[in-house]
Amino acid sequence: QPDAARSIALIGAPIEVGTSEPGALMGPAALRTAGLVRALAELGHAIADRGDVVPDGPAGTRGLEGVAAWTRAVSRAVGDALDAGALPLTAGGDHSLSLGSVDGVMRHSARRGQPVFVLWLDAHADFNTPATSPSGNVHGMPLAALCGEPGFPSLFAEPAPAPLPPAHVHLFGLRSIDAGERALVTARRVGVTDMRTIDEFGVVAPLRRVLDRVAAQGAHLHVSLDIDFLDPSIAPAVGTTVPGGATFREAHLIMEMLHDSGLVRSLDVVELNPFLDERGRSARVLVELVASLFGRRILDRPTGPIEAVAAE
Ligand code: 5AB
Ligand code: MN
Ligand code: MN
Ligand code: MN
Repeated sequence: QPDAARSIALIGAPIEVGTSEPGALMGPAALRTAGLVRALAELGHAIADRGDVVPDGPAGTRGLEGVAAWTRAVSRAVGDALDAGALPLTAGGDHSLSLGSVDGVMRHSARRGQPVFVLWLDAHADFNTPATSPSGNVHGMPLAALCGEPGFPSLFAEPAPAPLPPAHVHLFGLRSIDAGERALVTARRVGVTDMRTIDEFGVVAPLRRVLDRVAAQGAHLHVSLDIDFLDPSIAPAVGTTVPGGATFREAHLIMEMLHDSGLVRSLDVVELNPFLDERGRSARVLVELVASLFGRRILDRPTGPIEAVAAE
C-alpha cells in the first residue's frame, strides 16, 4: 500500500541514433515485457502507458540531426504529462532522450518559477560537446547541451528555456570520464559523487546531502537512471559497460531513499539494450528498481534511526 498514489505517464522513447551500438530502440518494449506497468499498478498507482513517442521529422539519421527530431517530441510528451499532473517516466532508448525529457521539465518548471535539479545516476558524465567527444555519440553529450555549452546545433524548440545551471546537476556513480568533459565538469562546478566516494562513504550520506539541497530549494527533482550505473554483473544489457558499478543493494537503497524523500517529479530509465541482455535479466532488474522508487518495500515501516527499529 503506497502512502501516496500517483498518476504516472509511461512514455516510450525508442531512440538509438545517439549511440553507435544498435539495440536500444528495443528498450521500451523490453521494459514493458518485464512488467513495468503491472509493477507500478500493483503499488496502487494510476499508470497510463502513453505508447512510444513519434519523432518530428527524419529520425533515422544518426547524430545530432536525428536526435533533434526526437528531442522536441519527447519534450512535448513530458511537458504534456506534467501539465496533466502526472509524473512522466520516460523509458529509453539511449541517453540522448534526456535532452527532451529535461527540456520538457525545464519548460514546465519555468512557467511555475520552480528550479530544476537533475540527479544523474550513471557510470559516465555525459558532459561532452561535439568538440570534446571522442566518439561523436550524442548519448555522451546531453548534459553539456542542457547546461548551455557552446558548439551544439539547435536541438530545442524556440524559444529555448534558460540553460540548466550546472550546479543543479549531480552526477552519481561516476567512474568513466573523458579528458575534455573532465575539464568542463570541474570548471562548471557540476556536483559529483564518484565511485571512490561511494566506496568510502556508501550511498546514504552523499545522497542525503543532495536530497537536502533539493528540498531546501523546493526544486523539481528529475532523476535520470542510466543502466550502466549498475555493475555489469547484475545488468549486462549495456553497450558501454564499465566495471565497478553500483551493486543491486546500493541501487535498491538509493531507490528507497528517493521514494521516502517524496521529491522525485520525473524519471528517465535509459540505455537498456535488450539485444545484449541475458534472458531478460537486466530489464527485470530495472523494473525491480523502479518499483522500489515508487514505494515497493519489504515492510510498512518507516526508515529511521536503528534505535527506533530495535525498540519495536
Ligand atoms: B552514456 C563516452 N564518454 O562520450 C563518449 O551511456 C561514453 O549515456 C558515453 O552514459 C556513454 O562516447 C554515454 C566514451
Ligand atoms: Mn548516460
Ligand atoms: Mn553511461
Ligand atoms: Mn540553486
